[in-house]
Amino acid sequence: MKEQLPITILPVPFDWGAGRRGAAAGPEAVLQAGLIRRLQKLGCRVQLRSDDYLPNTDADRRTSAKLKHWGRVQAMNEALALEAAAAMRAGTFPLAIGGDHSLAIGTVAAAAKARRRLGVLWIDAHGDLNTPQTSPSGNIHGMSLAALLGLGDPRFTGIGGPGAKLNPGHIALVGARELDVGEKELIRELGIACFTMHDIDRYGMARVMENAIRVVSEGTDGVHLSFDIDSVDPGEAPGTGTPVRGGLNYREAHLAMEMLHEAAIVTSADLVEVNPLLDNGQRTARLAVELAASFAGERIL
Ligand code: B3U
Ligand code: MN
Ligand code: MN
Repeated sequence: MKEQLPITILPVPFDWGAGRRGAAAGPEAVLQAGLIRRLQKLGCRVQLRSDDYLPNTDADRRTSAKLKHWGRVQAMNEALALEAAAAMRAGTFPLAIGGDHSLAIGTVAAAAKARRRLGVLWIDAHGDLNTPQTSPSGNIHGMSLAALLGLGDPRFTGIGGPGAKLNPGHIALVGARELDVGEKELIRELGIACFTMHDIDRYGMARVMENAIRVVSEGTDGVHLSFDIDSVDPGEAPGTGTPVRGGLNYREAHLAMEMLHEAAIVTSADLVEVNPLLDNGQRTARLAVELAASFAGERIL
């Protein structure tokens, strides 16, 4: 974290952006695994926002094949963007706990308003760079980063105001191992820094994170961390909707969080895609808490 600001936890019990249900129970599971006490032990001031800022979208059936459940996803993000903006205005660090990764459309849009030139570090097995045209699934959680770049449907590129919220040169992806054709093209076309699992194998997590930190911090005035738990290997993090083999190991994930703490650049964050329905007991929820603690400054010695 950039400064030791009080943390506002924004629970986002929402999973209509994903292809399978269950991530809506993520916030409860992560809180149950002791997130708040662990952060308080490190000296953080923590406030838990209730989730009553979210609209009830039960009756919203607006959907289409290329943008599944778009009505609900849009309504959630509009509300979350306002709530994240309020947390920042109050001088706190917003930490959104998901929920599926579509929620980053709202949190990053809010962060980009507060910080003129926002860097984004996207730690994920996936690129989340699809548009409704390139998406193989129609699931909006696979489109969030593209929407923030102003690509895709105006219902989502328009959250928090029209147009691109980010400069592609200020984005770094870490942990990618499953990219769709259109996503690969976009990464090349826009010159987005993408540190894949191949790079991590080859150069090591420390070197990859040094480079990623440089990309998101140079020429920016704030950094948003969007951490998808499916970046971690399914052996450590089975409780997630789209597991992909060959992910970050336990120590690599912690090292990334420890290096981010040391770099003191991050000004807002998401922790998403914990799905307790698919978990092995509390394994993944507990891992999420541990990683949040490393990010907040917990050290071995
Ligand atoms: N790229 C695929 C799969 C996917 C993306 N994000 C997640 N899964 N979690 C898609 O559907 O866009
Ligand atoms: Mn994701
Ligand atoms: Mn993912």
